[in-house]
Amino acid sequence: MTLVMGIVNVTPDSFSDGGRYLDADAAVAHGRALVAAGADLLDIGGESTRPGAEPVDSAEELARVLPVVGGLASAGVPLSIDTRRAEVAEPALAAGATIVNDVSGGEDPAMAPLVAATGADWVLMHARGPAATRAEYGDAVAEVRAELLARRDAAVAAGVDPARIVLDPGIGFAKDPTHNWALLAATAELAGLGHRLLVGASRKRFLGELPGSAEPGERDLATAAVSALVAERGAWAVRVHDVAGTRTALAVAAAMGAGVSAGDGAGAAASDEIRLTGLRCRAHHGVFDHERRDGQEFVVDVVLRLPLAAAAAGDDLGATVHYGVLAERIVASVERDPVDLIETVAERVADVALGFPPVREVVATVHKPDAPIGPPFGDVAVTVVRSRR
Ligand code: PMM
Repeated sequence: MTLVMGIVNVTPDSFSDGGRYLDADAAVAHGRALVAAGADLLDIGGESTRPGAEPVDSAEELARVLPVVGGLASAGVPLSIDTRRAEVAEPALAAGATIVNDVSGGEDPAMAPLVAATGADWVLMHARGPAATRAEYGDAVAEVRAELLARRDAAVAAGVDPARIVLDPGIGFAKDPTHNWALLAATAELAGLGHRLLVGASRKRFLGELPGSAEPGERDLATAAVSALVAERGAWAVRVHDVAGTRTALAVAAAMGAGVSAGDGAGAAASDEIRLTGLRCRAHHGVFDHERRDGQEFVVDVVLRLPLAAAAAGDDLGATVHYGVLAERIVASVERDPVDLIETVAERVADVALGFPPVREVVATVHKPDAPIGPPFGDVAVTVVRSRR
């Protein structure tokens, strides 16, 4: 089930709630109200990323957030500190936060060593520049994906445990509405990169184009709809202002997911997952003669959605999918007779995964790292999402 991260902005100027919770007691009370409304996590920030917001120095940022982190340490949910600065993150982690939510994606060179040493979770958000700017994109999804993976690689090279890393496409950060919608539509692909995926669309400007959503305070319905749709596509958590409405939207998504399972006799929600990523295969797919002749590497990621409670309760391998067998069958399906398209290969992988009876849905991605593309490129891949009907 997708988690709800409630936003606690301790700023005078965030775009939708700036100034409301600048007082520490008001911010702590707001955080507790969000937990009462069903927040699974709280994100506490002292620096607004709103276009045109006044910059704050780290002393001021710390003075805003530290009493709030301390005041919410006993709130019963994990706390994340929304900061780009290690000198703010460090005392916040010492005061009880366990997640660093870093909208710069790791620009402060002191952040990776801090995260590695403390074992905190680290949200690496994508932003090519400040929210006020507009970056140029050819293919926003491919470029954001490649840049997120580059940030991930840098973090891992600096000693951060990959399991602690959360990726975030940075909705609204130097992106226009077309980029934002493309990234939201690509949630399944981004959630299939081998890390948890956080999505922050709440009340953002691009939603203002939708009916009845002109003002930030009118965008909670649109936000809730986005949350339900990204939950269905595998987002780990959504960062929102309106926790109660989001909970309802996520309950709709979960009930529909359970309906899919119940409809074919499983009777249980299929929001549990097994992930297998980076599976290397060698095969001769492609449209060029040299590809057919010489072969090349293909890399497969799969996310299986299936109910896992019974396997866990009975510690029963028979009630789940043996990932070793899954890996072997996928490799065999990729390495058999050559085809032109990685679309065809991805479909084969999805078929293999759905061949395991408990699997309700599969997200299958096939990468072709050495594809014959002239200009230098980061990655080319195809993702298919297939459900049991
Ligand atoms: N958006 C804002 C601030 N922090 N953190 C993450 N990880 N993802 C986001 O999309 C994100 C963020 C800006 O929104 P706000 O002013 O409402 O807090």
